[in-house]
Amino acid sequence: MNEERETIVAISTSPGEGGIGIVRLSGSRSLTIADRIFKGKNGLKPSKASTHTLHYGCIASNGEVLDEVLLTVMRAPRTYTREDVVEINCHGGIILLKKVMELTLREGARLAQPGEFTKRAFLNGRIDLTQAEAVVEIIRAKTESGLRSALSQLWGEFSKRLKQVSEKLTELLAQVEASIDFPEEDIGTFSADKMAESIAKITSVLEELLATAKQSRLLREGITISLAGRPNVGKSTLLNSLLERERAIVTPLPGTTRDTIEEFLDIDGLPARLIDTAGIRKAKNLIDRESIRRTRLALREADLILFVLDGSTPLSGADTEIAEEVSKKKTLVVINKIDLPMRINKVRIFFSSEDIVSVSAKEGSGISDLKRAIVSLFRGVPSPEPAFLANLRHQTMLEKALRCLENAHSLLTTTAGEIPLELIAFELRDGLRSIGEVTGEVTTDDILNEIFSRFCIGK
Ligand SMILES: Nc1nc2c(ncn2[C@@H]2O[C@H](COP(=O)(O)OP(=O)(O)OP(=O)(O)O)[C@@H](O)[C@H]2O)c(=O)[nH]1
Ligand SMILES: [Mg+2]
Repeated sequence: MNEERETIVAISTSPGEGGIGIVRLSGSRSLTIADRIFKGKNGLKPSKASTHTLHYGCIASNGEVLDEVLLTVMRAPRTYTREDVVEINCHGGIILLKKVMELTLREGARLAQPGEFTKRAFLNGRIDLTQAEAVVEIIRAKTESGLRSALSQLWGEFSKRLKQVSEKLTELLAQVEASIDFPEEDIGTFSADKMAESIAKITSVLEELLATAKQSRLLREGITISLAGRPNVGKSTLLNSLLERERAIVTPLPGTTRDTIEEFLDIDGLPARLIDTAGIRKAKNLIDRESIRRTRLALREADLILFVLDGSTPLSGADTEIAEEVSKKKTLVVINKIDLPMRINKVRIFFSSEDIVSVSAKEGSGISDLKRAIVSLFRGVPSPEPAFLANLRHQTMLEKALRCLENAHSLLTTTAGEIPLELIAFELRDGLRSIGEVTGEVTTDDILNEIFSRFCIGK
């Protein structure tokens, strides 16, 4: 734990030019280090300053002034890390910031690892693991609703719900253990029923949490949408239209797009990775073969395929071949070029009409209907804005807890004769442990390293 007491430093603003850059120190020596490199205008030493105060002065070493700065003094425990924190607001140039940081290193600070400030906030008990993870989500949020969910997770919404579940579970476990310890007060059939009922209640709360977790993963990670269709039907035009900018090259020549093109898109709050692909056709040369291979990869990855058809031409053999290929996945058929006279037929043989949207990618008509259709496909689930942004780790642990509860429940309800209390207690304990792993009450160094390595340095 000695390592945790070292004073750490990092440039907390993003690298590159900016009006202001911040060098942040955290640890018991922060103020002493600040004393040695900071010359306050009024001569006040940071270590003598009261907490949560801002000081004007300069950073100097060996008589040489490096920068004019504002220095913030925040004393433990009311700080981000619960340690003494000093933030030096410098002019934002990376060379200058590095020089200021080097000075602090020379005075005994250590370079912070990615996420180390937040890790200390966790280790010092200011936040739990789900809140620490929310910090990453806030920094990386790609949509407004993603940001709001991450913020509500940071404020402890997820932790609160998990805590309710684990409190109820602990209560149950205590009852089971009491019955093991005092078998003469036989828990009898009545209380076994009651216990099964309590377990079922917790199970349904957990199931609800899990559903939100799954939905929030979608919101956070986004869905992958691949465009598919034969050459020249207007896939790239559709990509541009959805993005509202001329991202991909469009020409009247079939075979314009060779490589897959990926762009991030916020579709009415649903984050999506949109992939334009090369038209599927018979390969005539090596480039064709490679581009079609890439197209197929993009289709395999897709959560949704937008199958684009040219409405101004009759359905061709090439179209029906692609239709068969894509229909294995969740697909929306986009009939394009409706600004031209319509000659397309037979589409309804392959797809039901609610999966068909007509647009003119070139003129922009029908694009908002298409967006609505996409969103409604992925918004079948409860609230559109979950109260937290669960990740795969949370989901796995919640699923594990759920299995334990189900086991306990079936032990209670299906066992003939004496109720196997020891086994039930074992399952409940295991379930509690899994929930504890989500919040970080139960952790290992591996889990912590995995989580905090996803942070950027300085956070
Ligand atoms: N009239 C009309 N023309 C369109 C529409 N969408 C695309 N086009 C035209 O169709 C031609 C092909 O468009 P692209 O977007 O390059 O088609 P693509 O499917 O990406 O073609 P490849 O990259 O070759 O597979 C271009 O001349 C576009 O201007 C539309 O909605 N209406
Ligand atoms: Mg194209």
